[in-house]
Amino acid sequence: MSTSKSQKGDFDAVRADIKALLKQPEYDDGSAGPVLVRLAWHSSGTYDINTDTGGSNGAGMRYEYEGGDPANAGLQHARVFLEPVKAVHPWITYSDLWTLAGAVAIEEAGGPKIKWQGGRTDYVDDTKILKHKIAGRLPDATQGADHLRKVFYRMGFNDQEIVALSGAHTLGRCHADRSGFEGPWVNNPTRFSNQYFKLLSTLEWKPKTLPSGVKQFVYYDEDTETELMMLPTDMSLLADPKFAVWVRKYGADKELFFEHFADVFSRLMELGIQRDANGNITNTDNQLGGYISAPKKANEPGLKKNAGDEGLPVAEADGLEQRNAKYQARAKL
Ligand code: FMI
Repeated sequence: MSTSKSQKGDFDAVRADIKALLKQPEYDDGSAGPVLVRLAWHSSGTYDINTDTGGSNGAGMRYEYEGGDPANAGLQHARVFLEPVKAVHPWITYSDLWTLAGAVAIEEAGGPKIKWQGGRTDYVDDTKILKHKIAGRLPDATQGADHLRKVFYRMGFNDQEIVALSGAHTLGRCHADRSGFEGPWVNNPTRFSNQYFKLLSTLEWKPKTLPSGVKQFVYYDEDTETELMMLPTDMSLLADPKFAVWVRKYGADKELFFEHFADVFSRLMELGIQRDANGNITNTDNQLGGYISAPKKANEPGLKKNAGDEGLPVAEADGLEQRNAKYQARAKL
């Protein structure tokens, strides 16, 4: 991690410091990358094309309403990993930092180059996420193909793109204390590849009920003595004939998967973002507030208890109140 502060807009300096934090020997499989990719996706996947609400502008997960959505359980680890980067480059918005970190993590794991543009702004209060009911918009892994279509079509994606995006499950793992599911999809979960599709389409996956009652699919790999897993939604990609075509194509052709994945992931990061011909973001949040980088949030993952307030949880975005008041006053002018 560099010690010098960068100039506003020097995204290469931020990239370098994100790269430097990816190796985390004590965490999961030794990398912060997978959970950073998930943070980037969950911050963008709230988009609704019909109402043009949600998406990667705002970094709404700093507020309890969105951050506390059960779908986002565990993502505080990703946000905390990025705090030292925010400290060294305080000018960057969280919404840019989170999406850039996802792109860098994919590239550094051996994945394709992801096109990424900056300029997102951070909400200065939670008005928009409350008004547009942003929580509850992410997909549910216990469901099937119909549900995936409903949620991803709402973001504006098609069947091929749903399958390509799901290929990100070649990275990382499930955690019983976050989603309820447990284990990695592949043997080498810190390396980006098309292994997820290969394994999904060639191995014999058996249903397994975890002690908690959660149902997933597993395959015991004798060579590495590792139990691999698939979510019910992953299995639905294979069971649905239209999805299955792409599962097999991507399993057989890594280049094709990389090309399609890079394209769809960079569009995922742009959901809810409008740009002019020069690439400058024109969302009204930005016009009113400029490139607002939110103040630093708590260092501790999750909520902390505050002794003075009857044990009420303190949101990660605590401390924004004064700034919110100023913004509200300016917005009314
Ligand atoms: Fe996935 N995911 N994902 N995922 N995801 C993870 C982990 C995980 C679902 C469910 C799900 C996408 C889509 C979808 C990604 C990347 C992406 C977990 C385990 C679950 C249950 C969470 C945990 O920690 O227990 C679906 C089925 C429902 C939301 C779904 O549609 C997409 C589009 C992407 C990015 C392109 C990654 C990298 C991980 C690993 C996270 C980690 O902490 O290791």
